[in-house]
Amino acid sequence: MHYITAGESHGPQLTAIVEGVPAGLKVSEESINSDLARRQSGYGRGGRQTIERDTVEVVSGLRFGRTLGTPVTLVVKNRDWQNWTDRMAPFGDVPAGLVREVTPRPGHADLVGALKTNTDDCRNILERASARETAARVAAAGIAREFLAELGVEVFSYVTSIGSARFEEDDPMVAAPDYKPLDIETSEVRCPDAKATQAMKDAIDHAKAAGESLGGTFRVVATGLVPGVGGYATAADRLTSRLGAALFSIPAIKGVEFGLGFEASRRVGSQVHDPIVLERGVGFSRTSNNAGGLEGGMTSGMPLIATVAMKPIPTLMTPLETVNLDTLEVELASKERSDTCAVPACAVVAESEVAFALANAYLEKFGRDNMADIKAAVKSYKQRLRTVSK
Ligand code: EPS
Repeated sequence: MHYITAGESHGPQLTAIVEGVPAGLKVSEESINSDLARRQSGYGRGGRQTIERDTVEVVSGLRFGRTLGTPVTLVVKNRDWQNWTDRMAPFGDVPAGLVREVTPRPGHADLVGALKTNTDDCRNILERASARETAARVAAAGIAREFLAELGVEVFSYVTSIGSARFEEDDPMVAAPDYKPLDIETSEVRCPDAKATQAMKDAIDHAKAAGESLGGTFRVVATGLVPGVGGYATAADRLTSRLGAALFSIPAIKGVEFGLGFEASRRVGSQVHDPIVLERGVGFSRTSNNAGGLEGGMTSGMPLIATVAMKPIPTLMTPLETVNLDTLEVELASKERSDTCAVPACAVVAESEVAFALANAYLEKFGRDNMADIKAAVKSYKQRLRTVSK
């Protein structure tokens, strides 16, 4: 199940095509729209989100709410397009007086993209490099999420820090996080702790007042996984690398850890690896989850726990110095309207990427054609693992 997206941030629409979708999968418009709304929200978002009301339109691959096994095309319209029809027109001459973007923002794709594509207008780059594109990913991932949900797999996320404001939680590698979804989603920063939420909001307020932006960290958790999804035999099979690549494909992601992550490198082996136990009639399990649900490039059957770090958004209201591409003189970087902090939104995008990577690995293991056969294969596999005995 793979997706491709198309569309510029201020073009008419974002489009996603998902191919490799099994037939007979129930898809709910409401759940996709709810994920799109979650991606738009979060304390510290900018003016764009007051313009957009992201909702999905499905124009292929579904009939009466079920997939046909054909490519699914999903569209999210950009309401802001109405304000950009002249500057983003697909045809026609360059309008007189068009303001080109010639002061690339440090940390954004502006400069390197302009050099690479030989343009003197960074707008040609930033229109696509903008994280607006992630709305299409979230819409597309609705298919992967519904697929996983039918197989008992849920993916959620929560924010663990914004700037230096942290959520000091109990070690999720000892007891799996089981926060109430409502506590996460009603927090304006998608953090289940009220005190930490306030500290994070304060940090965002301070950053905004200073013309700064802020990054942060969040966890993505997947529960209900069976062991043995992914593979150890080839580099391409390894789910750890596939999940890592999926998460690093999100703009502004600078770090990904699974389970203990970097902390594992500081401990001795016996303090890292998770003892194996067998519960008769249930199957194999672990007494801890320092591996974060991945062993040997495969799911272990424990919850998948990824911790992800996002850098601050490069658009600054107190901009850094850059070089003007016309004059080649030092100048301050451009100030596009932007977010102070998009960490809560990014966590929703990360759920989407994790859902795609997991859905693909499930499809490889359990078949691809239709949901009835896939569900039967998962059921029989679970039965085999439950009844393991001498
Ligand atoms: C975004 C839409 C964009 C930005 C942001 C994410 O809207 P606009 O550029 O019209 O203000 O708010 O883009 C970036 C973070 C970026 O670096 O370009 C969205 O819908 O997520």
